[in-house]
Amino acid sequence: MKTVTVVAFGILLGGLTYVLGNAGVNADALPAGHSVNAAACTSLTSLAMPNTTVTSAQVVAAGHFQTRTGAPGAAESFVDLPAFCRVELTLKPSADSDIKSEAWLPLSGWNGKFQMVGNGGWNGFIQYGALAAALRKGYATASTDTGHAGDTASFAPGHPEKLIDFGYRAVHETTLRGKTVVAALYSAPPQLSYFTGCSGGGRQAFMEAQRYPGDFEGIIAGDPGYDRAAESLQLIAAAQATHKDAASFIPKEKFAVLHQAALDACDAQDGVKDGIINNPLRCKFDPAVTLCKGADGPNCLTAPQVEAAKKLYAPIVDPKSGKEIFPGFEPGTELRFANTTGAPRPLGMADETFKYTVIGDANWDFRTLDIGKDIVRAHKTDNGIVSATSTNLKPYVSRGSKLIIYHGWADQNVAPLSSVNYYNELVNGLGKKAVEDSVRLYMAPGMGHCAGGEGPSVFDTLTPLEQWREHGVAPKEIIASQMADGKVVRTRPLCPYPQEAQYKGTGSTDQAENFICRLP
Ligand SMILES: [Ca+2]
Repeated sequence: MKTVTVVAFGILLGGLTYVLGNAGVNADALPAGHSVNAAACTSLTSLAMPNTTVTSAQVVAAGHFQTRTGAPGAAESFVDLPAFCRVELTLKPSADSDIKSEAWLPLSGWNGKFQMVGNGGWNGFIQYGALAAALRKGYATASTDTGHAGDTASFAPGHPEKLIDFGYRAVHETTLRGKTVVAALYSAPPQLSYFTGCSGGGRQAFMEAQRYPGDFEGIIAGDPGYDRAAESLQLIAAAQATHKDAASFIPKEKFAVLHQAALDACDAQDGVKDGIINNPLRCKFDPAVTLCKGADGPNCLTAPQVEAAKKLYAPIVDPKSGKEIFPGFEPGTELRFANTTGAPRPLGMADETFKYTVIGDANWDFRTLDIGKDIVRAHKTDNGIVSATSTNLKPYVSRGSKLIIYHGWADQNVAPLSSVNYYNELVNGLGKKAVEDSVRLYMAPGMGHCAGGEGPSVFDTLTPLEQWREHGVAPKEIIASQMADGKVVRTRPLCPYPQEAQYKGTGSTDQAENFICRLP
């Protein structure tokens, strides 16, 4: 057995001292399966932790977990779960806080590690599906409701401390308590801790890397909506464009027309005509090609619809400074635009952000959005509490910690170019070498928001993260699968940005081995 090298030293950052540890732990040092008994689990009810009450600590027998009726994830099957110790916590880091969190710890076969799982949107639910996925892999794991119930920001007005809980405190505090619970149950702290999340969970992932660089040794950020203020503004501007008046509205069927036109323009550009635009940044697509030649019809867009469509692809720009505030969507995303702009109000996440944290009016008329004025208000009210835009990851990466970002090129909720921009800013700030040693970005062609789409969207980022952090094997390509009726119908490599998957020229274009990752 190799010696565990624990490097512990402190650095002062923003007035907070972080203790850096475990930088030298390698996988050979991870224990081979801890076992604990039921009494050890139930005794956790007497565990004393700051501002925290253990409301329940009980063994859930193998295959016996059930969510409360109507809870998110209630439709999922948990019958394959091993026996675990379920610890329910209430955290009150401020007088107004009421954070519910859970930690799940396997009774046997613990892999020695801790995994915190994230929440999407304004999500105020314990993430049972994600907890189950982590538990199946032998992790001790934790999730939080972020301090409120429901997928809404209606809790925010008049409750600044609750907004802080949602923004960053609930995840951080739950991580600390989760690690303490692990240490108490197994008589050993987790040797490595990881965070996984998508969408709003990607925002939490960025927040952790930026604000609490000592919490995790590895972080996975999927389709990260890290700049919530600007992202919300862009989503509302998109809804404003398609709801300007009745003539501007684009019905779902016409988004299919727009999609076909985008494919006609750019699908073959990457050498493979497969319904996927491999790199939309090279796609010059003008929605005007869909303009009706005469009367309105099912296979063309009217002039007001073309004007609205153009705005969906365009970045939003500060009218005063001319500076880009947030990118627009990419060609290839059209089949999901109806989900983003087809409802009477803007996408829920953005609508909630503006109604309850920026404007403070549940009946706010989003058509009155004023980009120049409202971006100032949005940044002022956000104040770094919910948005996680810092590119100073030096404290995080200097611990040897790793960050894997992935983003669907056909994401209809979080404009995918935002992740490319963030990555490029990291390179500008930290230098190419430091970024390559610690950060990977995978852009997934044809993939929608966190899942689905026209391209392969099923892939595993946790194993590459483990290999990287625990064995020093830097991730290269990640094989993604496209599913239909439960079967794999296509595989493709996802390439570390800025590489792209290129067809070798022979063999099936539905098989990953016939593609190679290389710089375009
Ligand atoms: Ca193609």
